[in-house]
Amino acid sequence: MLPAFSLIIPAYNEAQRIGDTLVQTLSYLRATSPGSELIVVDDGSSDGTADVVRDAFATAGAIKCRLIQHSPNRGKGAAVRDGLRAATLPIALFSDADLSTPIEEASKLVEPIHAGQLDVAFGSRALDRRLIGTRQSWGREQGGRVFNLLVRVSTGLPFWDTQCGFKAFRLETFRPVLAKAHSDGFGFDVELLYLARHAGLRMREIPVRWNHHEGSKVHFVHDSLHMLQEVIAMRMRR
Ligand SMILES: Nc1nc2c(ncn2[C@@H]2O[C@H](COP(=O)(O)OP(=O)(O)O)[C@@H](O)[C@H]2O)c(=O)[nH]1
Ligand SMILES: [Mg+2]
Repeated sequence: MLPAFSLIIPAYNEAQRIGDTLVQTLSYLRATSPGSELIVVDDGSSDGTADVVRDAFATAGAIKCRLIQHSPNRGKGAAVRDGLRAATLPIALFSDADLSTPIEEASKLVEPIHAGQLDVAFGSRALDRRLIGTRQSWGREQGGRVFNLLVRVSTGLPFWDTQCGFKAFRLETFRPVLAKAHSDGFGFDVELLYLARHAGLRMREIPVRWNHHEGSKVHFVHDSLHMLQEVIAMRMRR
């Protein structure tokens, strides 16, 4: 059994994938962590994502569910932060809607926080490549490497993968960090980690299983540049 936690799923035009994701997720939570809650943040989707989410929630059983809706689209960072703010349990984990990291990996992040060892536990695809099943295209992998290298150099963060969509937080210590964050787009992961580190929180990058799924909402060039812009803007604010 796993301690109860708040699971947050940001969703932007995920009508195709999120139905299965919620069925799997809810059945996992009922079986291993029944006091948990599920929060989906629909970020101004135009494809009926909210309807699919409501249908899935109808099968939730004892798991408390909540749908937050942004309109119009504000970006993954804004969506994840709103979900984290709405969480009512002591530990919150956010996961991408495509379950690239299988939800069963939640225990790797939630347990060390629950045990009092960490404040921030986040998934990494860089530490143990044996855990990576289906890989991204060569171009995207190299792009990710370059981005992470730039992040290390520009922020001094000693991590190898800041972008994995699977991160967990002890909210008691993390809430003040959340209140200081600004990045609404895909640079938000870097900002949260950076602020957490400067707040002296105990953090660890933890290797998780991961599989590339088709249907990415991230535009490689456009979103990578915007991500870098956000990281630079964050450095300027400091
Ligand atoms: N809130 C929000 N979420 C987004 C946006 N774009 C993507 N996402 C979500 O962010 C997560 C990761 O997106 P995905 O397309 O799987 O990206 P990739 O696999 O990293 O290329 C998914 O849960 C998406 O629904 C956006 O503009 N706003
Ligand atoms: Mg994905």
